[in-house]
Amino acid sequence: MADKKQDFIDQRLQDLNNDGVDRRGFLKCMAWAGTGLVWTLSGGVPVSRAFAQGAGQRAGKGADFTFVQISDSHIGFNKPANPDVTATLQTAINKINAMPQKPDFLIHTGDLSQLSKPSEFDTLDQVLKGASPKQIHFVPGEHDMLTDNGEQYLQRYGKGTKGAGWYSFDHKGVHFVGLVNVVNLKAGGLGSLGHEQLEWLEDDLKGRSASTPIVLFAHIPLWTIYPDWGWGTDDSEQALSYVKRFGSVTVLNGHIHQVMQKIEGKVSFHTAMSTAFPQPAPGSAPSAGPMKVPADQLQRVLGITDVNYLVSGSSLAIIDSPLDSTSAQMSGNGGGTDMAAMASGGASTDSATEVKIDNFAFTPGAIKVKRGTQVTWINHDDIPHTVDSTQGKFKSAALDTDQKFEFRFTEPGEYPYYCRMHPKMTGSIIVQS
Ligand SMILES: [Cu+2]
Repeated sequence: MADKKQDFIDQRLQDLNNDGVDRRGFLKCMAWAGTGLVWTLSGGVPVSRAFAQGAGQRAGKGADFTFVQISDSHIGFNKPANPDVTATLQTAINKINAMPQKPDFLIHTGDLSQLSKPSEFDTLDQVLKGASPKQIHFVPGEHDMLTDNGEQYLQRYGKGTKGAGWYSFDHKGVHFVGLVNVVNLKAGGLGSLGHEQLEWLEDDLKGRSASTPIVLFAHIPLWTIYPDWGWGTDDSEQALSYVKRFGSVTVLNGHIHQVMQKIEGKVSFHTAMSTAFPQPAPGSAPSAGPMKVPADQLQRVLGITDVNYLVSGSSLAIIDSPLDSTSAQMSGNGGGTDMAAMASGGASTDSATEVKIDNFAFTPGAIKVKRGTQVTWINHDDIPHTVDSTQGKFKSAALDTDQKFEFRFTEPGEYPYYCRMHPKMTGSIIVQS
């Protein structure tokens, strides 16, 4: 893990020094307040400012329009990392409403809910109804797909969209594309757009002039931030190949609950903070997941008042979020999900056995059991997980904290499985005769 962390740091230093940025670049400066980002489009040049940096005062001066991104509201989450996620979303909306120049619309980059419950979506709707911009564009997160493979999400937020909820629209000369990379995730893999959506995207962009500013937005980052934690999208390169010819491409994501930025050629990538709770910096903790910070600091890590600029010349580079510099301790015995766990799985003679779900890992990762054994999975994380057979032989509901799933194995064989929300989480049951 130490090596991977070093690789990550090296990559970021490289990114910071990367001078391959178009000097006539489009994003002149950036500011972030995790809760919401104000984007100002001026002559097709998107510039973002955070609420707290007087965005309202400056935004709009000579601007064509502004919009705001919010993300990862996780309505329904009530664990110690933030017992009142509805209140922090409300704070974000209040700030949006207080902006002197009204944004044309909001973009929500997914994880609206914690468990895809109708009551959670209802609460979200109630809070968003109070936002002064009446137009809100959504993409789903993996938490919005839990009970019905996203049907409810589509009914509520995906009217007129294609497939699992992807779509595009034009606003004052800028082409926006909402992409879905949280469905049909494969065991061991990352986020996925899938063939059908990629075909659609290629087609959607085909006839457009290279001078059209493009904004892509999706829940899981469309660049590889930290694959060990599933923070990337398997087929994002294919998608990005379709935007290469455009002069200005901005990619907005959520999912990782912290700010990361990177520029590659004419494409700039940005992730937003959550309105609900922070997550650790990549590699700085045994696993991803809600991070508890002292109550008086919660607002800070949600970024409402803390703003980071990094302007180097006319180019932008990744900026460190406050979470990056708090440097949580590296744990020596991280909850890796790799198959090293295979070796530790001994044969069990019990007719019942248990697999723990902790720190985004199944423990033990692989076990041998006798035919007829009932296996119970218990989720100890503050985030829901699932237990899905990769062969389609069993499939749990979303397991919230302390919830269980049981399955009795009556036929010998090997049964690999994974979490459909976090496909990097894999495990295996070997049933002996
Ligand atoms: Cu999971």
